[in-house]
Amino acid sequence: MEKNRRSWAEPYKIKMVEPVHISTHKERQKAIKGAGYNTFLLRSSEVYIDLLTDSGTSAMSDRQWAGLMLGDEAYAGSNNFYRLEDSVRKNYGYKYLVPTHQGRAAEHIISQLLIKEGDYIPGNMYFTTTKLHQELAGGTFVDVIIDEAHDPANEHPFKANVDLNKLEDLIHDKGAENIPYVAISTTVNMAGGQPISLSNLKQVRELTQKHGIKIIHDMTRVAENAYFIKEREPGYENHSIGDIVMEICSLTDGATMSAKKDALVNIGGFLAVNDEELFDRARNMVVIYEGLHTYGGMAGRDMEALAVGIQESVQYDHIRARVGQVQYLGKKLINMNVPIVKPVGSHGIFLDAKKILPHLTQDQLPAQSLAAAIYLDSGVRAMERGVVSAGRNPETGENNYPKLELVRLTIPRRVYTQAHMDVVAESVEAVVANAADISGLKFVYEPEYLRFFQSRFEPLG
Ligand code: P71
Repeated sequence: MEKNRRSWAEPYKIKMVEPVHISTHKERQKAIKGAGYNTFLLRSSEVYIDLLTDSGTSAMSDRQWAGLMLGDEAYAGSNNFYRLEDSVRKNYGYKYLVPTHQGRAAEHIISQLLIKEGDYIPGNMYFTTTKLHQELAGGTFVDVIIDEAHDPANEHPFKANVDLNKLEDLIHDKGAENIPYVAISTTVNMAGGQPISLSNLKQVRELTQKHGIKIIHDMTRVAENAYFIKEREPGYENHSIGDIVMEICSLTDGATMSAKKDALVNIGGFLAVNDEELFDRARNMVVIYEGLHTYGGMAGRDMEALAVGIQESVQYDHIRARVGQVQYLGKKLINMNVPIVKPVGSHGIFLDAKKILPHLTQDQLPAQSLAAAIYLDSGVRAMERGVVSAGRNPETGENNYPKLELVRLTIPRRVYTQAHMDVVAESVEAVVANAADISGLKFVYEPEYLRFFQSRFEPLG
């Protein structure tokens, strides 16, 4: 194909720049100690290259910024709501839209509406906020992802696929009446930004339909998932990203969206469903927690930027460059023999902290320690995705010990250059070379919910 003859490059040029501070080692030593060795507690002014998250950190286009000026801040029935509703229908196919301030608010609403005490919610791996909302609604999350997803070295092209035997066994054991829906995420964040294939999703659809079980789609990074389908799934090479996205959505009953990722806005999200009765209940509930059903916690201008961002997110040249940049960093690290989750995912690189720090037990918090060490080396901010993120078992109070103990270098969209990626790779290489000197951390403060955000730590002697 004509398009693929050349390397990817950004399909945009830069109109405005935001200076960043390149700190000294001494400044960083003070900063990381002050932050209790938790990168979430650093100030952004203390960070050089911020790879904490790709959430809400994207650069908007000139068309999105122009959209802000079209903000119709009417309390009810804002023009921007109708444009957003139209954009969701045209690009994703869902019939009814309930805007929310971000993804977890949509998770809250759908969990409260569909889950009853004692229910089970199977899903292709957990996500922190999603699982917590399921638990707060009285449910128990059950991981039905294929085993390959838990092995960082396994190069399965669709590591987010559901293990149909695991799902079938669960339906058999617990009864379909106790499973309100299957939670399907595109892509799977905690597995390393890995995609699900359309053929697997179709099989999940067939099995769940037989038992009258819904599929609720976490579509936070659906365009990135669609890109991998186009690249890897036989029969889809000539389909557009937009068509693949539509097909994914058509196999599900509703979706929660954190628009802060794929959809290229700094704030926003929604719940979208096809069932009118469920929609009525959801838009009644949104007024309790978020705001009126035609803004749900978003300003009119933010809804406009989102309506535009959705259209941009499914453009081939955009998504190819976005995923291409992540692949570039991944390949560089692989060439440096740094152990990372393979295949390289779509939104970031996940360093295998267990492999890099084999001298630490999981109780010594290897991923947390590695993230702190990378910051100290270069001012690059990463995020722990291991035992600290996995929290405690709500019944026993014991730590959950996930198989994956990872540090995520998450790439914001349209923000950093290839030269920034080079600096990140050099820093990670240097830290990995001296990994034996990293001594591990212990908790000195731990909050009750989503502990990774606010916990504080101290080095172990
Ligand atoms: C990310 C985030 C933001 C985050 C959330 C919790 C802990 C650390 C960082 C948010 C997601 C997500 C998926 C698949 C739902 C949400 C919640 N990701 N599903 O990766 O990745 O959305 O943040 O808009 O509420 O850094 P929300």
